Amino acid sequence: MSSLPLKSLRNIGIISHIDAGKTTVSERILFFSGKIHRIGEVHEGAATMDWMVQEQERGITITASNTTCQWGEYWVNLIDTPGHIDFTIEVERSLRVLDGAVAIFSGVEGVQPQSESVWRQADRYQVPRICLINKMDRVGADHQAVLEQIRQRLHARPVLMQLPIGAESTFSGVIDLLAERALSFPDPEQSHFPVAGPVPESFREAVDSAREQIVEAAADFDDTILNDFLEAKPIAVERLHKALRKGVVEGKIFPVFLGAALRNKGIQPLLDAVGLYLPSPLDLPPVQAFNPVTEVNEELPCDPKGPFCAMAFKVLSDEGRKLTYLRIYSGEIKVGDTVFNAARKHQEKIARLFRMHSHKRERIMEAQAGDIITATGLKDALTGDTLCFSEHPLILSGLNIPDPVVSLAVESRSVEDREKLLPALEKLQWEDPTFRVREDADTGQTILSGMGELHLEVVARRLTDDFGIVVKTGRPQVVYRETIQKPVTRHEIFEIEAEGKGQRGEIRFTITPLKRGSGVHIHIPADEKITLPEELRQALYDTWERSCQAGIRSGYPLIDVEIVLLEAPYIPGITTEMGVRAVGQKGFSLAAAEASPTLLEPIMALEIVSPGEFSGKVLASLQQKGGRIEGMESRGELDTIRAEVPLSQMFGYMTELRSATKGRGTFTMEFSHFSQAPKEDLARFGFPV
Ligand SMILES: Nc1nc2c(ncn2[C@@H]2O[C@H](COP(=O)(O)OP(=O)(O)OP(=O)(O)O)[C@@H](O)[C@H]2O)c(=O)[nH]1
Ligand SMILES: [Mg+2]
Repeated sequence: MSSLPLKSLRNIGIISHIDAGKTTVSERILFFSGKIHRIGEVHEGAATMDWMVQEQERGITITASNTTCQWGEYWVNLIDTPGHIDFTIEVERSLRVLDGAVAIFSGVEGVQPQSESVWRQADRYQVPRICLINKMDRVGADHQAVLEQIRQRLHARPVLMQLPIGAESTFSGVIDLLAERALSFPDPEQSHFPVAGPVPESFREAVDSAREQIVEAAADFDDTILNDFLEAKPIAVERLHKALRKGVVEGKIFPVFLGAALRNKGIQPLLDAVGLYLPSPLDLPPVQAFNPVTEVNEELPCDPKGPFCAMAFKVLSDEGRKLTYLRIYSGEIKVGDTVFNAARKHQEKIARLFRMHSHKRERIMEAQAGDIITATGLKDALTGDTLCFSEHPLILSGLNIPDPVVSLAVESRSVEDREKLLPALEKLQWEDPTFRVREDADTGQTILSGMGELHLEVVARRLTDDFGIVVKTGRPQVVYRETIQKPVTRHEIFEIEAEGKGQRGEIRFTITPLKRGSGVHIHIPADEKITLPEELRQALYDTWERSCQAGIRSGYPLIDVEIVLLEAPYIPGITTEMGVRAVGQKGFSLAAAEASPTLLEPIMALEIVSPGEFSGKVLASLQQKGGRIEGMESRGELDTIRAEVPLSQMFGYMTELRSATKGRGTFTMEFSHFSQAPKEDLARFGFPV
């Protein structure tokens, strides 16, 4: 099918902490919707959506993959995302283009650190969500505790839609509170449909009180329900659906369902809920796109007849060619159309269009607003770029791309491989904007940088798996940052005579430290003291941007600074671009050197779960690393320890934690902030100590 019916289309993602069961749920969705005929398990390396060799070997999702399936009257474009923080860009790009999401929590572990991270990402893009508390079959599963954590940690309002029948190993089904029926889930070999029966008498009271809470939540979005509720009149289930749907689409409530995906329980009601509560592309407010010609923001409703506008949210290198994932917001495209990349001012031709099923493709001839598809033929478009038609240029806001904190030197083993290495790395960079490559000017080594040890390990392995290149890798290193500690104002003139032509530039500017996390701000205001024409202003901006990237002493980028141009006279025929670039660069180096430069190191937020008996050992080792313990909570026999620790101390921590806890401790870690680096590091890079 080429174009999907818009009203019944659901573009959804599955998001959660590592291991909560996203891929296991996705596999069941594909199975029960008839898209696949056999269930493949993650731990057997057989799940459809984990198609990459390394995903199958490691039993984790690395790259988000998508597929389309049909559930009753609904069409679902589904993206299964990874939970590990090193692959956070995959969640980011998915949430940027999705209309709704299913957030999964483990019934045992509850709201974990990455659950919080992905929840915040979804908040940022205002993605409506429903929730699944999974693993209800496991010992210690407690949905009430998870609901409380959703309230406390995510500051969200969950609405419990089901009650569990049985617990842990006897978990056998759920009570559907709205329809007031008991659902059990037969072995899928026998039947794909839940079996409905009456609510057992023992549940009566619990059902009445839980159902009342749903009605109260619905009443917040429909006054007539509130009135009928107060007058104790019966309220049709359809009216409740409609009101809840409104609350979900507005992002105010989050219906919660229960299941055990591995045991094939709870999936069909979840799919029903995707259709009932999550929005179609038509239900969402129009997207905003900037028209660079009129310089006006335009509102684009999801309309196939509107101007063509799509976001390239993912690029995959497939046998050396680019496969570009597109979310179409407005208009339509056909095979052979020429599209315009408004930011890069570049025309490109769509060679082919596909609908994806994990990494398999189905050719289609056209696609329209609301859909998620892939295209070949686009050579230049990168993640976050907007495609449109040249007669109506449009630019959508891009996505948040976190900066790398870990680097790794790589070297090819053979001479032939050396030639293949850089082109292969370039292809991997198309795919992943959080992965960077540079040559070290001093050693000539190729340095990869990325989000974490696992991220770079995966990239290095892909060089072998996808490109047949064997590399030797160095030890992972911290990617530091530089900053300054005091403001400096400088007046700088540059004048030379080169090849018979004079080159001149003159500027006065200040460079000021900003508070941590501010980034780099360069201001070139328009006032009477700055008479540079536009192209020279741009040249100066570029020069400063690059200077910040290159840093002052250590080669690491300079951050948390503001550079403001105060004066820049323009003398026609005398001030030149080369002069402006030279004065910008020289002025920057001198001012930055005077501004008391220093080095910052990344600090990581750590959450460790350890059996209580080993917690003392774990805490002692964290303290030895210069970590700051933020808190500790006990639940059952497990302790959860939260701490902040410099990344430089964390390489190889997995092995250390395993040996300290007899293999029973686990941890997650994510970047928290940059902080002053210790004296040894300052000295190593030649900063004053
Ligand atoms: N007992 C039990 N185990 C489950 C359930 N769902 C998933 N699992 C297991 O939990 C492990 C992780 O499941 P995945 O589906 O890979 O989790 P994920 O969220 O996709 O993980 P990442 O992609 O790595 O973030 C696998 O071994 C599953 O078999 C469940 O309902 N009950
Ligand atoms: Mg997965």
